[in-house]
Amino acid sequence: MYLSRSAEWSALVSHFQDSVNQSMAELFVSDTERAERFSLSLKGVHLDYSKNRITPRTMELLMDLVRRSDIEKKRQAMFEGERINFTEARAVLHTALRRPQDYSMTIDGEDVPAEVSSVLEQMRLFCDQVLSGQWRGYTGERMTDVVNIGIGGSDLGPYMVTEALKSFAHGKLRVHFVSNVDGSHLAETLKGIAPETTLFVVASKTFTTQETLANAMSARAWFLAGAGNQAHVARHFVAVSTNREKVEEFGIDASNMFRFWDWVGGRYSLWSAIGLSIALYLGFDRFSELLAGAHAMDEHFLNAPLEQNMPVILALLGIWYNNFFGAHSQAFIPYDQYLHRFPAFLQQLDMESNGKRVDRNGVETDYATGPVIWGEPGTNAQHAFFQLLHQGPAIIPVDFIIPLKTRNPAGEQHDMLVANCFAQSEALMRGKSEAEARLELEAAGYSGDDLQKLLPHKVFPGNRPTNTIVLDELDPFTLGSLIALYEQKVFVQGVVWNINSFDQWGVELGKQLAKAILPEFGSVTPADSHDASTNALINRYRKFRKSQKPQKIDQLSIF
Ligand code: G6Q
Repeated sequence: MYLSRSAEWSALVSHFQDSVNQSMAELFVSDTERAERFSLSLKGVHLDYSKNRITPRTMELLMDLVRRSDIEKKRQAMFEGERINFTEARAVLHTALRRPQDYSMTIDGEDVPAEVSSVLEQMRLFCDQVLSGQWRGYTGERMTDVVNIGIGGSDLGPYMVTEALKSFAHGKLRVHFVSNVDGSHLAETLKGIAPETTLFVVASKTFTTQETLANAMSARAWFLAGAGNQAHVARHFVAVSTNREKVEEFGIDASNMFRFWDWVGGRYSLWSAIGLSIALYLGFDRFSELLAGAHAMDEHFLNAPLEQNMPVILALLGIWYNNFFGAHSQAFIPYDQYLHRFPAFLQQLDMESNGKRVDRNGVETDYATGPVIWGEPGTNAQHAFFQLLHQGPAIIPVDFIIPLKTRNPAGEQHDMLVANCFAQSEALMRGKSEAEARLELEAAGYSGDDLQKLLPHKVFPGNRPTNTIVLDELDPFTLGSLIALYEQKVFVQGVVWNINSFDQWGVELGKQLAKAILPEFGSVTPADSHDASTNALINRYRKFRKSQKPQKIDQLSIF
């Protein structure tokens, strides 16, 4: 039965119609157990989902919906290595990367736990060598800087994690991330570092990605301009990839390659050797704690009853707003400056996984498959776009994330941060009624027409849903759990929506299109094979290029 015509879906449509005007503030008054009823804790991660437009009945109906999708069987299939990414005939086993290697599983004749543990060991040894100073650059100096060159899944995860856990770094290495094919990204990064003390980690699952190879080639040219000798490349360039042939073709020795496997999706790969820059920056033990935190969440996801299962609950709440309230976007607001890249990471995780309009049977869906994800850290966000959350016409559900403990006590500042976070979720829920706004205006001396004119602008509708995720502390373990929580949430939503969350044909299209236009810039004949707009844009750039004097390589800004 097609999802939106199922009895479970219809029951939710009716329930939505019956309860759409229900006020959360009143539900809190009528049910004194509400906060406790709709809260859940797991090893340093506490989820309060009581400020949602739900009752116990809503949750029952949402649970019926997830059960109809056979979630338990599909969850098992993922963890057991079935090829659930059927458009690419691949297993989806990022969970194996963080699972203690005391089980057996083979994929394509490969022993999964043995493979994982051998690469982890290779990473551990390499980190030890670099950090102990055993691994040195071509002048005999220790490494001081690591530059990760990668994009998308080979960048967003490691970059987000190294930023989030900056205060845990051992301080022996700086880490930098270069992703954009815009040469300015590399040029600005190279300005502050020296070839003799820099280690480049070229991170690319396929090792065919245009941006990454272009940046890696420019980085190698910059390096050779300093080092002078091709033989020195081996001490300064390592690769993380599934594609040994391409790595060797690029000129990186296979002994300097950290492998992973096609059953690790790009946006799920920070747990693999793609996390090498994390391990180098924090030390391998911290990286292991990150994996352990994610594994703890995986175990919870696998074993907790659906009614007390954090990823399942978050997934269903998302579906409730996206499909029944018609909420087209969702904001993620970490009240922690270290998590400033977390919303960007979630954007890829969620939108690349579930941004699909065709279900597993190839049929176009008549329901939404996920909102637009966005966000910025609080309190900055409050001074920027919170206006829209409080008084805009649309409902935009928010996930707040806040650690109880700060890494940087400074007077009352952490108390202020926490107070702001809690106050925002309270205000979004309560709003300000017309009567309250009137009283405030009267107290400020307004009356008559003046008061009447201002009144509608001072009213806040409230009843706006939020989740609050309270971390004991933002440390490697809880960060691992938090990331896995959202990964599994996205998985559950994909299962309910009956889509393949693990392919990304839209990304592949972008890769092909850019490759098609590039050669036309140097062509002698004007472009005419595209639409008129694209032809004109190409020809405008061709003309500009012709007007420029060709630059010699040593005149480029990165040298
Ligand atoms: C992630 C996507 C995409 C990918 C990048 C980089 O799930 O597939 O973001 O990670 O396009 O790809 P490579 O790692 O192959 O360079």
